[in-house]
Amino acid sequence: MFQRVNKVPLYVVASLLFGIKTYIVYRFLFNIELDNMMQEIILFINPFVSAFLVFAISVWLKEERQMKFIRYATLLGSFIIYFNLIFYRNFTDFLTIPVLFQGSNAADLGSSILALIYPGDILLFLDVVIIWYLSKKYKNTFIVSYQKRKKALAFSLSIAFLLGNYILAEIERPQLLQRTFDREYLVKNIGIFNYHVYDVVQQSKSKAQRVFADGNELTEIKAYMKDNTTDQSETDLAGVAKDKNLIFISLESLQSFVINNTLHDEEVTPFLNDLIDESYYFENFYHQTEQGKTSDSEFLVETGLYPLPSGAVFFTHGQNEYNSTSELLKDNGYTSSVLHANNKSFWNRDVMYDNLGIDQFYDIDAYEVTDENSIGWGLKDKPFFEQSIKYLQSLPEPYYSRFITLTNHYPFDLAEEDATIDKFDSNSKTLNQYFQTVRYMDESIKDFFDQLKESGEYENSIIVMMGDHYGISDFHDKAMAQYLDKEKITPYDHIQLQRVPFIVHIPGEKGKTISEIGGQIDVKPTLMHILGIDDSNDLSFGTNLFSEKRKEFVALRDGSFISNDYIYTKDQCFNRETGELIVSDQEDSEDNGEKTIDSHCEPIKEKVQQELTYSDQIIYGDLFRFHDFQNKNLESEENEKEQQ
Ligand code: GP9
Ligand code: MN
Repeated sequence: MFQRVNKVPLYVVASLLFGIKTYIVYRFLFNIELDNMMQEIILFINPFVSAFLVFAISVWLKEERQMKFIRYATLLGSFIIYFNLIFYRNFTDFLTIPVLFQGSNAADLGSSILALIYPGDILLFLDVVIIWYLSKKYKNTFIVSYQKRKKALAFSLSIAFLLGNYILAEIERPQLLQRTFDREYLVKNIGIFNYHVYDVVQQSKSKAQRVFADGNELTEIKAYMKDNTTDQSETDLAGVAKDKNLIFISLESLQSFVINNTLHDEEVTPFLNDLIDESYYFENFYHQTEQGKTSDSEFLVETGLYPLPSGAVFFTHGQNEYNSTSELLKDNGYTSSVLHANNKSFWNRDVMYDNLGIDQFYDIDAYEVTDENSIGWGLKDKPFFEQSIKYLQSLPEPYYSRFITLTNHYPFDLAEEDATIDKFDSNSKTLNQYFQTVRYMDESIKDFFDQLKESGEYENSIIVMMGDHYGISDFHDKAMAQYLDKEKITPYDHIQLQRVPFIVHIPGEKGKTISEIGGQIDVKPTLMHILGIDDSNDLSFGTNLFSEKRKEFVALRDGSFISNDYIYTKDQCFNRETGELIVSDQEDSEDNGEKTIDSHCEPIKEKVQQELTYSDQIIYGDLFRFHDFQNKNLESEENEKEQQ
């Protein structure tokens, strides 16, 4: 029987096997959303197109190298897919070049990584075994001295397949390659390998951007900021916390859906629920992070700029010029520090913190970490806070200290003795455990407040708390729908689940719950406002959340947005209050079967894209090197020039 099979060149066999494997991974292991038949078709063909493109190269090689090439290409390709899969299981996202170079993070993932590798994964290397076997055993039958005609045929077919795939993708999603916001669209339309090639090209382009950037671009951006994001209006709270210490707690993976919510008839976060009654609590506050997760949230708070659409800006642009919250506070007599019991190099923090002008970084070496007091990612939050108090007391006042918690991190493992609420019961182990680590975090903050009071640090400080990013990805939608008592999680629900708590606790102030929309980009100007610090020469995209005059939208990093009236995501426009999908008259009459962008969202959509692009331009071009933040007279000089 094999006599007949061996008429088929090995590169074709390899393309088929590898294509099938890739398709299975796309279709069943990644959670790729397919909205119509066309997308199904494209997703089916692109694995074979990519595989053929690579394996067909073998026909050009010398006979003795053909088998070797096919073998190693299968192996390498399989690893690329597998690494993407592991990454996807954690982040519901695909790898990008900058993330790849964050190797140190991968090494630190520890128990998280193990939880992401399943025994059945070995089957994903089945095609590698078959190809190696065939190429060794039947080497002599498979090695061919290809004639020119056959070579040309293989080449033409590769190009024709690629072009066909591209044309279909372009019909399905026009301007696919120009829109870089959504990696999932790229992968499902051109495949994971072409996506990686595209990513490399994009990254090199951004490197070139810095070289060619000059100060002119900044002029336009400054004008935009002046009109849209600079607001110096006074409120009752202006300077309410002048010269007070600022204690900022980053709440790992905490989403707003657990606040004032119950599980098994018990409050999930009893302490925070009570605390928000005596604080300013923003209930419609969204995280705006991307692949840089915690570090992206830190970046937003420190700079008032958006993190990047791919990669972690802490890594990719850790050497840029910024005007950070820490530096602004330093100019006003503050000392700054970050306390976080992890390796200092994680997320390139050591380099970035230096650059942001953070005076002290209490990293893992500042803590006593033992097997007993750690779990998952390291030191548990309770001992972390306990051991931190002494550092806080040693700091010259006023201080700005940022605490980054860790226990409520995927995979949300917790020792039995630390669990004070029962697990949830669903098909998602992740969500089931989440409630327990959230409760643990709630208790650790309660203890911390007690310690602050005992040590005398509380009275003279304000305490600001913020969820850094989502903890439960859409991989767990089914379980999430079960918890929220919904039929399913719609794109609208998905956006609403990106809300994270933002709590400003000012001892002596009654506070209130604020329902207006806001995001992490707004934290910097909001803090400056209550601390009574002049930030009129700062350049950021945020607006003071206590002011009446706010920006009309909260932009998420993938281009989705929330406005007072609407929520826009995945080309759909929803009513923010009701969650209803808004279908415009025009679409009704055309009835083309596809939900397109509605005119209600369209004008804001443009503004969101504009703002995100401006932010990216600043970072890619390192444009702040052309601005003098120290010179307060600069603005007025410019104004004078304008008037002349
Ligand atoms: C790592 C901690 C968690 O130091 O901040 O990182 P995350 O995975 O949430 O970005
Ligand atoms: Mn985090």
